Amino acid sequence: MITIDRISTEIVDLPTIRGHVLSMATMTVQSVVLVRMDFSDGSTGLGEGTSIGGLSYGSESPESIKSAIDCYLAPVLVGTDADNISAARNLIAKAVRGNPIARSAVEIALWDGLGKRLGVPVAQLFGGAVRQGIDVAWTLASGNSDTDIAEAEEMLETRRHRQFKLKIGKRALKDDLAHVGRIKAALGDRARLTVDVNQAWDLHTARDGLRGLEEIGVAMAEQPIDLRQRDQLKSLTDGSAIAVMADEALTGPVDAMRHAGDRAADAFAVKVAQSGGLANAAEVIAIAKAAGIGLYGGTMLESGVATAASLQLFCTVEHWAWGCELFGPLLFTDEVLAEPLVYRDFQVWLPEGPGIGVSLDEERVRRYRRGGAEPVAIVAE
Ligand code: MUC
Ligand code: MG
Repeated sequence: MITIDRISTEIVDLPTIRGHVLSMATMTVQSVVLVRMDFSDGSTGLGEGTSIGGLSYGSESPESIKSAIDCYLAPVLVGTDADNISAARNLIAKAVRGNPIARSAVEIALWDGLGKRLGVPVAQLFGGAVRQGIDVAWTLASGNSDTDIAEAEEMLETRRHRQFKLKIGKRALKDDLAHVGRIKAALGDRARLTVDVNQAWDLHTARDGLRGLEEIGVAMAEQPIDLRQRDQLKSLTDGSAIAVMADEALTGPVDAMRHAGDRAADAFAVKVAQSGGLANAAEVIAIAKAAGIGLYGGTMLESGVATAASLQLFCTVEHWAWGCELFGPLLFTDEVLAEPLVYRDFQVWLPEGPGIGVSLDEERVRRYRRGGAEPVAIVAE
């Protein structure tokens, strides 16, 4: 039996290329938790768990992700069968409730290790890739309309993105609508525009907001209201001409089932991390497909590691009604992968090779590692 010998974690703080303004936080740095697994046959696995804006986006922070892994996940997994991910998922589920991002980070490393040992991409372990690339959106979130327009023009010119998500909800509704209207007027039909409110509106504002966005020609609005208000989200979905997407409300298959059951949203942002791992995300996708809910490949603004892992799963699915937003690595001033992911012809491309298909540039990881310290390791006795 091949066992898990060692699990180590580290936080890597990557500066962003500009301030990324969300309704709840402005990011100038993204803190990525990297997980490395060493197995008894000498093989290795790589994982990542990343949240947004400290504890302002969700209930996990970089520090909590790291400590959940170091203190509760690594001790139960070290010494167990590396090839039995079903058994590992059971151990993970018993050891840690909630904390989907921490659970996902560890699970990604297990899939990466298994794929590498078998010499196949993780996509193969989920049935096989049916596509090599997915249309990839970019988020315009500089906080300034002119900067956003210039950014969008450059993306169109270089054929990198033709779908843009605008982060709104921080300002008064009329100011947000003016901002969105200016960008739509500049880009016309050359790009598809969506917005992400990140829960900032109450129901009343959301009704007005969706009507205003429809008049402007926005295609879809993501998580307009509080993640807990499923019935209100449903009333918006029923009453809106533009598509409504659930994001923060989805933390795995149970949430997906509930939102699908009463058709609370037209579309799901499927996030591997928020779902609690690749296998859970596959279940979220299955639920959306069964319920006729449109798919969008979401991100937690992750580095190339979790982005590659997401791509491995997403490329096993034929139809992504809303494309994906796996642009995380492009938001940072530096790359942590030895071989960056390819963004070309408005798509992000599935990397080749076994496992998740990527490896780290160790020198760069060391440069951005928090505290400059060596990774914390839990080792088999
Ligand atoms: C979110 O809520 O979707 C994804 C892209 C982006 O700009 O922010 C994230 C989080
Ligand atoms: Mg969102």
